[in-house]
Amino acid sequence: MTAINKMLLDANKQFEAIEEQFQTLQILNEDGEIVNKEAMPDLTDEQLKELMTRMVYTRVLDQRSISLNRQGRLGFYAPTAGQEASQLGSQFALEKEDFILPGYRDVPQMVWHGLPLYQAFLFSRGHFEGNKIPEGVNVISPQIIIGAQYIQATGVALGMKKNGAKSVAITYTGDGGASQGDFYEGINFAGAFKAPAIFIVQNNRFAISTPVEKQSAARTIAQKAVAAGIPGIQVDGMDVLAVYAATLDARKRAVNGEGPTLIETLTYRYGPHTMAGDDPTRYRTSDTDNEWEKKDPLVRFRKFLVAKGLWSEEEETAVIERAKEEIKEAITKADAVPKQKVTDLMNIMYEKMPANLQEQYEIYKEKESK
Ligand SMILES: Cc1ncc(C[n+]2csc(CCOP(=O)(O)OP(=O)(O)O)c2C)c(N)n1
Ligand SMILES: [Mg+2]
Repeated sequence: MTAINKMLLDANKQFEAIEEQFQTLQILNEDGEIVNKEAMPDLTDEQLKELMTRMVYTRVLDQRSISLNRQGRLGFYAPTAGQEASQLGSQFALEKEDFILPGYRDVPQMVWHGLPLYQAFLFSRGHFEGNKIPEGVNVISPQIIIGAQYIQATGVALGMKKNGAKSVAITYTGDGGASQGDFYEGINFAGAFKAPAIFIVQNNRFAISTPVEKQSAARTIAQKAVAAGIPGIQVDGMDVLAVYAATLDARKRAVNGEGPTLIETLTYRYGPHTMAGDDPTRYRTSDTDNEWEKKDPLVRFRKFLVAKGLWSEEEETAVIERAKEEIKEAITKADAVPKQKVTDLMNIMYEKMPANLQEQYEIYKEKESK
């Protein structure tokens, strides 16, 4: 028999109980000190340095992408600075066979999972060559429809489970994405079928100009996991060790057949929403910006590594120089790819073209030959 509830609902008590369970996981504080030894992941010195290398490299990639965009040499671009720990700490916990289903801001995870940089640039330009993902690189092209990738990730994860694969599908959305129907459908379905999925919500506090406070009455996004019957955790998204540890833990559970996990990372994007005309000064104060810059993931991790004697200014300069060089090579390679033509798009879309399109195809072919 089910237990009988003799009390009317005490809403405050219920909220208190929920809040207590969704405290923010932090391992490294803003001063670069370990504040949570129990949760400290087991990483070698080389791995710790690799994490820093990737964050520094990605910060440079962001700066260069913004400037290339301003020069008209890139197309669609969503800035990433501030979110490096959320993006790269989670990707670092993956294995090559795991599948990434990114949103438009998640190009760094794709690149570190194996997507050649020049293809990321071609994606930005809207060139289909940017979406021809090489065999063995388990990513799909970034989703523009907010939240849609959550349902797809559940499907990919379920496929892995049915094939007996010991791998996971990981997907990313934002605080705004966590209000979408697709978000709920994805986590609910994955929970019901114990799909090996990891759902990350990068809560950067804004969905374009809408602040997270207006996004939902839920105090945390992590707690939305409860309704889907799956575990959820909120982590300090500016702390690369906390994000890594939470993702690794979620991955372990998933490959053990224990199903999906929802991870909310508390983070911040320093730049505009995208490079298509958004002006964050219209909805954000410089006080808030400054407050978040103090939490910067690179600054705190640098402090931690320097204190351990694992990082120096010379090493950081070398990473920056390498990043600049490789970005230059990648953009040159992207420039060398022939411009896409309408007939190219039609060719890759159909095995056998319908007659009406065949007619248009001939017209375009004629135009393009001139
Ligand atoms: C279904 C859908 N609705 C609206 C949009 C327009 N749109 C693009 S980005 C965005 C905000 C998303 O914010 P969030 O999920 O917090 O991600 P962030 O950009 O902050 O990383 C909106 C509403 C869209 N792309 N798809
Ligand atoms: Mg957001």
